[in-house]
Amino acid sequence: MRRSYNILLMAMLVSMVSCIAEPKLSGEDYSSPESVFMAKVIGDIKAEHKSGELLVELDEATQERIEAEGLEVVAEELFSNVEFKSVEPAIRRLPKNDKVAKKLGLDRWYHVCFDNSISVESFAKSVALHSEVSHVQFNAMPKLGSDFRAVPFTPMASVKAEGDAVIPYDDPYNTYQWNLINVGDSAYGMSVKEGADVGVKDAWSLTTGSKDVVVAVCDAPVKYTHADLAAAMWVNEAEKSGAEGIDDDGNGFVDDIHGYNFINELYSKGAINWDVPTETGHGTHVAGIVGAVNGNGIGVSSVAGGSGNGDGVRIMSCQIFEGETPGGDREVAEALIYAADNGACIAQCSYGYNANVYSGDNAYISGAPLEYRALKYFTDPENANHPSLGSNVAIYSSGNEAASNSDYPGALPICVSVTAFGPDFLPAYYTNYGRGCNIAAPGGDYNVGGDRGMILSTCISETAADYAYMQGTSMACPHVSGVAALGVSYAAKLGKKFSGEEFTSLLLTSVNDINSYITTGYRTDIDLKQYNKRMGTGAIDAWMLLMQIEGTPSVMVRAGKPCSVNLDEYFGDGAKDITYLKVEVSDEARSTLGLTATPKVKAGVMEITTTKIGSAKIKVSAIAGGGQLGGGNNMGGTEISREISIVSRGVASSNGGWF
Ligand SMILES: [Ca+2]
Ligand SMILES: [Ca+2]
Ligand SMILES: [Ca+2]
Ligand SMILES: [Ca+2]
Repeated sequence: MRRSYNILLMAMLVSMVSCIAEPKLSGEDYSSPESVFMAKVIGDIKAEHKSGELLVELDEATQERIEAEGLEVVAEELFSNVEFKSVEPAIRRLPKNDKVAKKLGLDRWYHVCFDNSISVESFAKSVALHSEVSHVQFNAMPKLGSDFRAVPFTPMASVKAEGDAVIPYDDPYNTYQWNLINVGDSAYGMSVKEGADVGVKDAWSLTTGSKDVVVAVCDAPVKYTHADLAAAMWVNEAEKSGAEGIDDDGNGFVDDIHGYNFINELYSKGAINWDVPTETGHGTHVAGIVGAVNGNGIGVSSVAGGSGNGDGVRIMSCQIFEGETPGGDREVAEALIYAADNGACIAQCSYGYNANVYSGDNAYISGAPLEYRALKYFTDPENANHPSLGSNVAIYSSGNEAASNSDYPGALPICVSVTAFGPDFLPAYYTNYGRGCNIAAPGGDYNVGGDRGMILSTCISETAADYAYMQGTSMACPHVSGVAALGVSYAAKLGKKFSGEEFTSLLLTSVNDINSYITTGYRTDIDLKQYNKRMGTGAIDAWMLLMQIEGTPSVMVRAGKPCSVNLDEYFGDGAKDITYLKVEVSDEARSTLGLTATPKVKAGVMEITTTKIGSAKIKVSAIAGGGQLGGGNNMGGTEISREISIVSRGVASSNGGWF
């Protein structure tokens, strides 16, 4: 039998650094083969996994031997009792990734292939017998986070054009995109709520994305030739102008012009492939929500698709599903590492392990050890890819099992997990919620308004025009990734930098109240009270994130109701010596908020009444240090001013602001 080895490893010379501590296995007992197996096989045997292959972790001493003597020698000796076909490092060893990979122990994991006729369990038992083997892991397979296949889209002549009026681009299907700007058109269902969207309407006046923000779509393939995506794709220029079959940029991947296909590399040769009968277009749909080109007169607009001048975010396709075939732990890990090594600062991940597969963080870390380490790799500050972000951010769908906890990996503290709401601002009937879930976004809901209650985006040949409806936390997740991309773009515009933790905190606190809708809403298909205060921090709002990045405080007010804002909260509590001079409101802000009068200030309290749902900044001026300005013979104060963001919504929020 011919066995293959990755010779790249032998060419590497690397110094050993200390490895992270492994999760300790309780009750290790090597008294019988069965107990050795149980102690070392750390994957859940019930989890779906690949056949004919295993992931094996070797101890540090054996790894040192491999570095010195070569993989072939050590592997032949180590696995002499099993009929294996090939052994290679589970993660390809590259100069770029070596330091962090070693820190995380990724270098000691190997991918062992054997004949499909041998059961994975029996092979694992034989391998586990060796003392050099620390752990044996099945190559576990995740699922995509979408509820249904794509639903064909047919443009209708009769729909209202309200959406057109507010989405400032000429893309013809804007009318169907309540998820971007929801004007409360009842065509989306009688219970539709104005403002139940991602909050880009006013945010787009500040940023619409940036070419240097790369979002890795770890998913099914992105159809990079799609008319509405081609100009939004990340391009590896060296490969684009290079030679076919050659790794022109030397990044370890051949012909990776727009990303890479990590599935079945031997067969696919890494070519992103959507030409599979069972392909649904999931990855293409997700990509279109983040960054389909705005203002190109084609199809849809997207959260971070630019201003119509080719300046939207860039999409990198990291293919980890091919039709119905998912990649395993290993392929997913390689995709995340590739994304980190090749410039992505956001990993957009609408996949996961169903809510019942892993009971807690340690169970997940044991069951998907490579993916976990790859997520640590992606989010390691050493691998940060954008100057405004101290570490990359990974965003996941929470899952569609209507379970009261998030799927993994989203449930991990290092990942953002996204729940889904429909055009009525209520939880989508399928969404997971509760433990491990972090934030809510539009994911669509067929039960509210049928097809149109779902999310319209780019797809693969579902219709003449390559657009389709889908719903799922898979669709909610890219809304948060798109908003995060807007946030990074805006931070860069302002010359600001945030650590990954700071940025995630800003992201997760840039939310509208969703619970007021849950407690007052009506649904027959779901038990609404189960979701109260369990959809994450609230509904993502792009404007509020940009305000937080600016450092401008937001005040939540309810449209149509007079609100009192205590200005001392924003100017300090030395009220006696602060004299408020005026409130300035631009014509644009006046129109956005529907202000009928300029807000008045009395005794430190600003009275404001908005009549529209929208967000805008106003400017308040005051004298700090007395009732008049200093100068001449006067002793007086200094004129100061502050901008305050007024966020006018359909319900009053219980968080932020003061009423
Ligand atoms: Ca390459
Ligand atoms: Ca090439
Ligand atoms: Ca478009
Ligand atoms: Ca989480």
